[in-house]
Amino acid sequence: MDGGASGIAKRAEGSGKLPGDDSFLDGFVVDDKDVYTTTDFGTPVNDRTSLKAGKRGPTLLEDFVYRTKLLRFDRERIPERVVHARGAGAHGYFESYADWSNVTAASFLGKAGKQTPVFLRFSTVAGSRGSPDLARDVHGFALRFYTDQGNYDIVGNNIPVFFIQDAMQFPDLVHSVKPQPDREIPQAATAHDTAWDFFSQTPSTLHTLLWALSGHGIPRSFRHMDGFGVHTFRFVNDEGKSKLIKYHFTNKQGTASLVWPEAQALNGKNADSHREDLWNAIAAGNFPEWEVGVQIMDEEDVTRFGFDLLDPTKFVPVEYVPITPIGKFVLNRNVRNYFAETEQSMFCPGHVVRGIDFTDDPLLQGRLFSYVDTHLHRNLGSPNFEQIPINRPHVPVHNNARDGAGQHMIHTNIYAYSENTLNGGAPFAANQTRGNGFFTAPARRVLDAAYLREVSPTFMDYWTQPRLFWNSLPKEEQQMVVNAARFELSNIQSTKVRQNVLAQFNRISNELANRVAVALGLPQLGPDPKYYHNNKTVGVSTFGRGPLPSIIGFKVGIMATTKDSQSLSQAKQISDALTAKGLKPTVIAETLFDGVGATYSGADAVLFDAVVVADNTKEVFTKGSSLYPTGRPAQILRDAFNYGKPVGAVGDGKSGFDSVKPDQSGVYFTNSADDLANKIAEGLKTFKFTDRFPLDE
Ligand code: HDD
Repeated sequence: MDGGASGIAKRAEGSGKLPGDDSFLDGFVVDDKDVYTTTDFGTPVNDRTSLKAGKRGPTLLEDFVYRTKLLRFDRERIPERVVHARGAGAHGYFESYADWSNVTAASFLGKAGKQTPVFLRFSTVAGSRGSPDLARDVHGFALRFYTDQGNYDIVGNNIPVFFIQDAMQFPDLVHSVKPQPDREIPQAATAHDTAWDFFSQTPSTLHTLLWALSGHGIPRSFRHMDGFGVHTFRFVNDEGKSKLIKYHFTNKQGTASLVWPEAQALNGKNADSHREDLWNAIAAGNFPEWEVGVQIMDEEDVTRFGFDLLDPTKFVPVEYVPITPIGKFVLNRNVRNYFAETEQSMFCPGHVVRGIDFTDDPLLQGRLFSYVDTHLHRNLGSPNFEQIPINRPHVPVHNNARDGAGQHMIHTNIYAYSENTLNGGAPFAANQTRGNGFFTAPARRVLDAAYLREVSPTFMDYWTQPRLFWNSLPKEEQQMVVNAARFELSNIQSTKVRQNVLAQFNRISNELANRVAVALGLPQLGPDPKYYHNNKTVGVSTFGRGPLPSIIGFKVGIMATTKDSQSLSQAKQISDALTAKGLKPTVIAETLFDGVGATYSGADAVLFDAVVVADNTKEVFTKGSSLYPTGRPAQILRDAFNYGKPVGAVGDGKSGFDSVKPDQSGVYFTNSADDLANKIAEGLKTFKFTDRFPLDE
């Protein structure tokens, strides 16, 4: 075993690099520079042409080179994840802010400045592996810590609550949101009858649904969304004292979201926008960061806040329990091979380390089974998925588990049973006091209770927290929720389902229900006020949070014309000024040219976070051309404006803005390239100028 996992740990330690690097994978890397092709068993061969009987003759069965090439090819895919199939991952490191041993015995939290390698996979939930990134969806946030006491996985989401309360309901939830089974339509979307039928019959879904209908469902990028552990977990310290905790991963880039028509168009123009943004940011050295925080609560707090901390459809508002920042993580390395690392990463809520413990949340309890089962399926039945390089812990593995398909380890201990005397009793059982072992929080108790298949009465208020969320959104984001519900519900067929949904919305807010009802041509409803209240909380919106702390890597389109050298040179000047600010400008013109990175036939407003126009471009907007679709340049500007992006122009570039008044916020007309660059950079911090979005009367 020492040549395996522990050898890897030694290499990582000895490399002298930050643990965020992926050098622990070095021993598995295959590079094909200046080598001959071989078979899988190492024989050098020619695999370009098959072995035939004569030049025009049939291929021979004897051709082992052909046979092995094809049989390997036929098996390139493993089953995609049944949910969260679409995703992207990156390596990085976690750094603890302090010694947290007063609350947890987890070693990765044991010292200020201690660094631990991490791997994070972001995902959407419903779509298949090839689905577009900008689907409206909950987003997965699966974080693995390769700690010096084993792997610790927090398999969370970008929304702090979940649809259901019992893992038993998970297949039903997923069947309802996946494409309808007869025609397999729609892909990566909930705008269909089965999804909303389930939602309206399962009111525990309402809370997560409202979050997904808001900006949280369509983040600008993975870098601009937060993560949450969702469940309540436990921290346990060395003395066995435990606390209930909720994880928050707060992004340091700032929370930013798109608007729905923009997201839909972007899916067509660039289905990979999220994975591309993450890849490019890391490749450019702009490493995204998240602060790891916990809400720390006492065991006795479990039902103190008017809801049950074991209910994963509830979050703990920060007025009740503030977030204690405990560390941060940075993603600083892209994967070297998507399949080997991202696709084969297999996270388990059951991967825990000493100092962490579960709670009796029935969703969490059920997840502890489901993930391992999924990985067995995806790894074609073999439990040795834990030995795949991206999954193996960075510490030695010692137990009596043996063999299985794809076993990589050469176990020399022939006494693979406990208890034994012939191997001195090893491997020994570790526990709280011996061998730094994992231990269950001593405070955990099972009540003297009957066996039942029932929902706890403490789980049954499904409307108070969705209302809290609704009340806490700025009016622009409330409008976004209303618009999204109108879109979804107008795309379903069943009036009965629409009515059922409105009845549920009406228990949250009469205003919400009726604003949606009006667009569906359905009658207005009288209030259903049992759960109505006027409470608000903070930090739950994606709009109205103030300027973004970082705009690094944001993309700016600069419209110019190849017909005028002054326009091009000014575009270049704007581009240089934006690049100096860490932005990613692209000059757009009729044809590719020196310094022109995109054409009007390929460019679109959705590909940029801001769009500006260089001087001397009037003709582009007034004259048509066979080089691009009719009206495209003007449409880019109009769309950018309508999607709430900062826009601007130098000199007569302004003529492109036929319908835009210069005095509107986020619209910058100026006479200097540098001034425009400054203003656009400032505007990007606001990101979306929401006053351009129409609100219901
Ligand atoms: Fe799950 C994958 C997050 C409930 C069963 N889940 C998966 C992933 C994330 C989550 C981020 C992708 C991991 C990766 O990137 O590889 N899931 C959650 C959260 C939940 C949740 C935050 C609620 C709090 N999940 C949940 C339940 C069940 C599952 C209740 C089943 C009973 N989830 C799975 C799974 C997946 C999965 C079927 C599919 C692929 C995989 O596990 O590796 O086992």
